[in-house]
Amino acid sequence: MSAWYWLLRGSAGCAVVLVVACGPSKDDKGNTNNNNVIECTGDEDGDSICDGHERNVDSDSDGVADYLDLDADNDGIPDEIEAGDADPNTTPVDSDGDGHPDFRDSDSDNDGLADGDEDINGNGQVDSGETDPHDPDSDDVGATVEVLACVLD
Ligand SMILES: [Ca+2]
Ligand SMILES: [Ca+2]
Ligand SMILES: [Ca+2]
Ligand SMILES: [Ca+2]
Repeated sequence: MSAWYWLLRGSAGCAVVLVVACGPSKDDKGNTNNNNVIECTGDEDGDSICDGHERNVDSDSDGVADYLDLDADNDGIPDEIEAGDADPNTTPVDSDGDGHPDFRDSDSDNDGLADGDEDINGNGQVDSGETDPHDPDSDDVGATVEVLACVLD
């Protein structure tokens, strides 16, 4: 924390000291060294996504910043599951490659079905009656073609 001091002279000749405290400036990635590179220096909410990736933004507008929010996109699937792995230093998974990592993407596989409607109980498993929120081909038609291709090969 730095501070600027100004010495002002009023019209009656008295001096006034104005002190303005200034916090460290941050770059677009939320770092104070202004190198604009995502750095994993901590995981405040312990969801296995580092603060540098979550940043001080509030994706779901619930009043809790993503770096403190255990479900940043409020789709019912915890960030810890949508992260893709348990290592906070790795880049969070972006299943559909749209530039929005799954933990802040309400339709992670971009198949038109919301994550919360695919993984209804939000446990990261494809249970009975659910579809895979990371599989854009939830009807399995493409998967059958893939299997046939393997047999023919
Ligand atoms: Ca985190
Ligand atoms: Ca939030
Ligand atoms: Ca979520
Ligand atoms: Ca989907």
